[in-house]
Amino acid sequence: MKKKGYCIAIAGATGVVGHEFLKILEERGFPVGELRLLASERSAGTTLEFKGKKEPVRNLDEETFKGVDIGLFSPGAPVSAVYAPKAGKAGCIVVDNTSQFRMDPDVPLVVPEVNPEAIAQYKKKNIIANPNCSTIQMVVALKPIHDAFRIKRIVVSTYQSVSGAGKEAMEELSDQIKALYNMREPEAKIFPHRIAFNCLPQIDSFLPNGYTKEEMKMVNETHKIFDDPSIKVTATTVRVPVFVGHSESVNVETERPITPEAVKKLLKKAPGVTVVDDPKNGLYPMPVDAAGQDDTFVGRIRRDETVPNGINMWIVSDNLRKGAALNAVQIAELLVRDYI
Ligand code: NAP
Ligand code: 3JN
Repeated sequence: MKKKGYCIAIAGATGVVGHEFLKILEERGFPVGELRLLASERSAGTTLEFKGKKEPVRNLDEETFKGVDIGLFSPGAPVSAVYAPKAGKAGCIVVDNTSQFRMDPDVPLVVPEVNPEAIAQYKKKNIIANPNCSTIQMVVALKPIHDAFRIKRIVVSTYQSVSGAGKEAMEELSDQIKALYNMREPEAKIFPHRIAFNCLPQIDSFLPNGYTKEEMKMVNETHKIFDDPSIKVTATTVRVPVFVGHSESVNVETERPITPEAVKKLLKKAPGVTVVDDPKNGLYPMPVDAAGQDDTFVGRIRRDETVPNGINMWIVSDNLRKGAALNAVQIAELLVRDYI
């Protein structure tokens, strides 16, 4: 017998991803019985609204997971490293938004439109990992292309909004814009340089190979989700002064002959994808239109004229929704439908 309502804990509830979790659970009518909102000591005692009711925020500690069915986690990787395994051992299935467990062979890395069957592997640790936002929107758009034409190589450059770096990063962009308009020197605390009216070719820290961690997340996570380490993936990730919505320029090379028309036809029926591709009328995906939406938007689909089987495209999605909270809630929906 299915439960009428599930006990849901949100770890990192006061953050930008946490807020999105609350909105999406409510919008989608997720069967929430009891709700436990968890954050750091700083927020303990504050409240957040869910379905028109003020709910208290508590400090995240070990005791909080007794009796919890599903934990939606976004408290940062070091906090997930400590509390996700404890929650899992207490019987709570954790859907973790951080990078902490993504490459753990005992933890499935899931995008419901791409590899929903991987969820079945959650029982070893009671943890399911949500991929990085930039990976999610790319694989949602590429899955039908990979199935039909076998992708050999992906070259991606991202244009990532500041909300990907959390609430303080969003404040930093607005403070810098205000400072510049008032002829004051903008202060950079979260980002390594000024982000207002600028682009930073650095997201996360640099690795010895010259790539950033964000870039290598896109490479490694794509291999795991497609269960195909033979696909060549290379990424450049860039922070841009946009509040919400990540954009990506993606070039793919396939084994089989491919045409823009065939790609458009496939993507028009792909789950979670909307094609916006009418360049004659100036129509293509943009973050201002994708923000607040659930789908991944694809446009500028055209032949790569430098190789026999190549396509260029432009992929945009709301990084806080499909890139984080929505993907995790969709996983929770599958858990409730098929597993618990
Ligand atoms: P944020 O706006 O800065 O919020 C961070 C949240 O974590 C807040 O609720 C904060 O609580 C809580 N927190 C921080 N330290 C804690 C501690 N020691 N114990 C308990 N809670 C703690 O950040 P965000 O953008 O929501 O992102 C949070 C994390 O989600 C990121 O670090 C990342 O791992 C993950 N994330 C993933 C994606 C993705 O691509 N899938 C996208 C964005 C973020 P207080 O308000 O009390 O400080
Ligand atoms: O910067 C972005 O646009 C996405 C950022 C994601 C992020 C931010 C801080 C820590 C992550 C992530 O999801 O990979 C992490 C992390 O968990 O390592």
